[in-house]
Amino acid sequence: MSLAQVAELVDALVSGTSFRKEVKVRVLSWAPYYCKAFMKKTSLIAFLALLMIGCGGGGVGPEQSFDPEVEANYLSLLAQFPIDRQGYHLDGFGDFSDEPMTYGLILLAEGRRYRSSGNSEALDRCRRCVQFLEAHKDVDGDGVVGWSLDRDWDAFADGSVNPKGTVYAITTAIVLDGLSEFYAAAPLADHAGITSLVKEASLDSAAALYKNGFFAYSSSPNDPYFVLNASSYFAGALQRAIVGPWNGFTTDQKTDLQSKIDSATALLNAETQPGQSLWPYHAHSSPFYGVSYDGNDLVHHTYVVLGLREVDHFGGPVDPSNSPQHEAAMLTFERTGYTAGYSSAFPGDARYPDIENRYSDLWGIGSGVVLACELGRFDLAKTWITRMTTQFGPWPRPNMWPTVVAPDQTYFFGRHAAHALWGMSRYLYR
Ligand SMILES: [Ca+2]
Ligand SMILES: [Ca+2]
Repeated sequence: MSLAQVAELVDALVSGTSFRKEVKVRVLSWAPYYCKAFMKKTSLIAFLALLMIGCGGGGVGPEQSFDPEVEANYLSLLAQFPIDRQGYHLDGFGDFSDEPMTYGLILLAEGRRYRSSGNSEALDRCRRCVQFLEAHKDVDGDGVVGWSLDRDWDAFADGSVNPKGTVYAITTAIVLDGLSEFYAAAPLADHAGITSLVKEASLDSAAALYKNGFFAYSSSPNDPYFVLNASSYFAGALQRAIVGPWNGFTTDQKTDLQSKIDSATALLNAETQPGQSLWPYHAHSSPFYGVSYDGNDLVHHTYVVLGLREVDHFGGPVDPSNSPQHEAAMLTFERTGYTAGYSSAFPGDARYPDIENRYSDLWGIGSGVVLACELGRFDLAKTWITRMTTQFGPWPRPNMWPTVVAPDQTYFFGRHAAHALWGMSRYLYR
């Protein structure tokens, strides 16, 4: 049986219905992340850390974690990503590829570890990620900088195939956020030209993606659609990219990008379920709205919320009145003994009567840990980390699905596992 067949089987096991098409549509998952209130204090901390360790060249002695068990699990999972080719792994498509998204997620995870500890391995890993992303910033050679999948792909499974090199909003958002995370950890060095890389990727990809007031799913004319998680996370990552004095945007460029972010955010807020911080996967105006289940699974819900909060945080004072709503929405994914893939509060759909009882997959729960930490619910984050490390097969080679869902599925998918890494880093390195 091929890996692709296994993936189909797994999906059938999960859904019990013909849910496969939508899963394929959504397999390009992705998300954001950010540091809360430390743009200001990060600079000082990083400066002092660099003074102590000779400008980032070495470690700072034995690390002492407040949670050694989680840190040991983090480091054993990290070791599954070979340092000389960190994003090359088995992917959900069924073969091996070198995925920019994974490099972005490792930057998010290891950038935070480096900021917290000054660890020399974390610095080395981050620098290598930047080098890869610089070398793969325009793989189709059309002059537009942004990040893609390492393959041609038919997004939305509608017969239109995007070539490799197509800029995807979510991939580019994760990469931009990762670059910003690393730069915030070590702002005194221009690692491999990271500052110009962020600038050109921000300008090029925003121009290529912005259509009809939001950031489209991809730069391809095949995909002009308003997919909420992709537009939200891209807006958040772009907001973070343009606020710092380090990137060299002109005032006019900042004004233009800010207007795009503000428009995308306003359209996103207009899609909210009444009284809830829950959104559909496709905007109501999309031709795909209503074609299948409209709720977001946990990873895409997380991308939406983190993107909005990142816009909030880096665009001005965080509006604390949003946090209780975001927390309430997050808790609708919590069940007794497991973490669910879908909210219990999203409007029901007779075609999917049991969907709210399904388990989350690995990147759902991994990104969910990031969201829990962002909302200050470290207790819930710890609970979800424990499930992540015990319910998905033998650690440190977790499977895409919990073993109770897919007992025979034993494949380690790198992009899923990199989301788990991101969540654990967010929990450990505060
Ligand atoms: Ca290009
Ligand atoms: Ca397509």
